[in-house]
Amino acid sequence: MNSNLILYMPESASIRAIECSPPSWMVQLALEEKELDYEIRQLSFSAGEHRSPEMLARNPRGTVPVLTDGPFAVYETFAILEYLEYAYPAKPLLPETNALRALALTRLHESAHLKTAGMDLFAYIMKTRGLDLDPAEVDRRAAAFHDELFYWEYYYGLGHYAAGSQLSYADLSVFTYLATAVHLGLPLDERYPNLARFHEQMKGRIAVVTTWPPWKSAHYRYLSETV
Ligand SMILES: N[C@@H](CCC(=O)N[C@@H](CS)C(=O)NCC(=O)O)C(=O)O
Repeated sequence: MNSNLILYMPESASIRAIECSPPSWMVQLALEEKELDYEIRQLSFSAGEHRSPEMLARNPRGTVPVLTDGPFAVYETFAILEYLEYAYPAKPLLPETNALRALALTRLHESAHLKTAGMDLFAYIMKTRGLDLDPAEVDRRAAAFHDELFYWEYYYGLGHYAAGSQLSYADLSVFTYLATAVHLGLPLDERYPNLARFHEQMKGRIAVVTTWPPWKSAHYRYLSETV
């Protein structure tokens, strides 16, 4: 066990509407799945604490998540995941065979497309208040997110997880964007049955239950009628 790991991530309440940071959640899920000891330092986004001099010394880009391991600071979410796998190989979150590892790494890095489309959509909702929200703009951004979801709907129809029958980093990545979209009102059942099954399956994992953001049980309706 290790107690040098510190995860810097936003305080949920300081992120309007989204109420979580999907990439930070992804790292927290990895720490939980790997059963590592870690501390969380919550930063107020609205107060700009992620851009304090101390945080900029850890990550000049001022983004979160940031993971420190004693004297080392790692930022960029996928770099953090890769670091964890090298530094803490017990409880692997990448498959052992090269064939499946190739697939898992491809899917993990491919999920960057889901992240780009997701964050573009989520950021618009987060930054635009009430009546200023333009439904056509939400639809335009949601369409790009839906285009991505179609790929993942197909992949989760091929296997239980993104790379076969074993959970890997790719699943943590896809799940955090998917769950955030559901929180914002995206219906999965009819259009994305494989993603709906994956989402439910992930919700039952102890790591997910332990780290679930403090969301109200009723979803928002921002994405309930997007095309
Ligand atoms: N490329 C970064 C991006 C992470 C990211 O988008 N973080 C958001 C929070 S979800 C952030 O820090 N936004 C604050 C900002 O850009 O000022 C990564 O993969 O870690």
